[in-house]
Amino acid sequence: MRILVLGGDGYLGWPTALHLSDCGHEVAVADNCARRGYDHELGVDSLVPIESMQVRVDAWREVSGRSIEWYFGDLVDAGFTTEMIREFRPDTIVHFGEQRAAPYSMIDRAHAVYTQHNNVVGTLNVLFAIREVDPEIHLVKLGTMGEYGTPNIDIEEGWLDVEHNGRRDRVLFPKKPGSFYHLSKVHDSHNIEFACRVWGLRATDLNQGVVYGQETAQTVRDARLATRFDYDAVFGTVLNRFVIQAVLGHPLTVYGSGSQTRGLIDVRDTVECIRLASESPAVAGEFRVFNQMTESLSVAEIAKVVAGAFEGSASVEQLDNPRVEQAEHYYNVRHTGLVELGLQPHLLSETLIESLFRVAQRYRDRVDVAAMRPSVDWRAPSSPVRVRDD
Ligand code: NAD
Ligand code: USQ
Repeated sequence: MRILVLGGDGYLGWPTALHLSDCGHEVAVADNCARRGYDHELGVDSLVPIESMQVRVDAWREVSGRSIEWYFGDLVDAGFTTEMIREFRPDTIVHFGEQRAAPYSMIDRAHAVYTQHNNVVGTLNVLFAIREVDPEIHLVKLGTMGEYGTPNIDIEEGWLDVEHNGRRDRVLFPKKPGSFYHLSKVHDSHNIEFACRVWGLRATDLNQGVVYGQETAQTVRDARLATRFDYDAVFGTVLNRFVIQAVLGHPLTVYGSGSQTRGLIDVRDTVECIRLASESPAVAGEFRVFNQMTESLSVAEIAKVVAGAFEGSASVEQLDNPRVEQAEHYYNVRHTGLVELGLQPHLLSETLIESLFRVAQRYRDRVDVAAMRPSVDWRAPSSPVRVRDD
């Protein structure tokens, strides 16, 4: 297959591109490197050093003998997006290319507006380009489990059969997201479902849980192929943050009581889920949704897993929760679709997260300790994070 990976310079897009290329697909990546710009803006950097996109694709050619095409451009630019799709003519477009940090979207008005404009307009441009260039193209779009929030009913895979006043219908599962970022994903889901229903496009929306891990079978083949490892309070995800905190001898920063529960997934499973979804496309007109997570844990349980696997001692510090989220809640998620396609999950109970400790240990001197403390307050109209505007 010809597969175009949007957001291919990011934490997940890059290892996905490598995995798909390694599996024999013809792969191109596109990115505007906005993510590297957020690092500059916030004065932080990936824990693991990453190479430029040009060095990455050259290294992959050297290591594997396979080439990956590279497009630099902004999805918000409709002309760029359409022409790139016309030129590469993919069978599948995998769309990771959005601003993905909830805290970033909650810094202030400007960051909320940027996030929703970037994500919603970029996705709309992709939908219009697919319709114009070739409506047969399968869109595999990264959504998020946080679209659903924490409802007091079982979470289904995107759709819900309801009976109301004696009548039945199948409706999109109700959404209760927890940030302006998560809301952008809800808006995307609605726009994509509409495009499938009205134009007959085919799409798979992958509502992914919180990702952890940093190495995949391909990224370890050469240091130049490494993907990013974010640990700061804006872009770092919870398990990866706890790992570096443990290594530095800092307490694990559990927000609130830690009883809030989230779906989780290993980065190695992420890349495999994308392959599975791409190789078994949705049918024309179908808006297919999978919940891309493999297990549910509360934040306190995640801290326990990390502390338990760490060879030294790791303590927990309960901080006032800077976010507005339910503490005690029901959480039961259906996530069978990808397993039915063949996913064999790596679960935390069976996986060694020691390799993550090793990575964190190796680069511990690169940590900016000040960037670890949560700085964005959901309740405040604007948060005093270190923002550079140059
Ligand atoms: P990331 O920020 O590392 O990567 C996203 C990439 O998209 C970046 O390289 C960025 O430069 C690029 N991008 C952003 N806006 C763009 C635009 N307008 N045009 C072109 N490129 C653009 O994020 P990630 O962690 O790799 O996440 C990838 C996707 O997966 C996101 O859509 C995110 O919402 C979703 N997701 C991530 C996680 C997680 O835990 N990391 C969990 C669930 C879902
Ligand atoms: N948390 C802590 N301590 C920390 C960091 C986070 O207790 O130091 C808590 C948060 O309060 C939250 C949970 O851990 O309850 C998850 O936070 P996170 O920062 O790991 O993840 P989140 O903000 O939800 O966002 C991440 C990705 C996002 C993706 C989402 C999947 O950045 O792109 O969409 O995970 S999900 O959460 O399923 O929506």
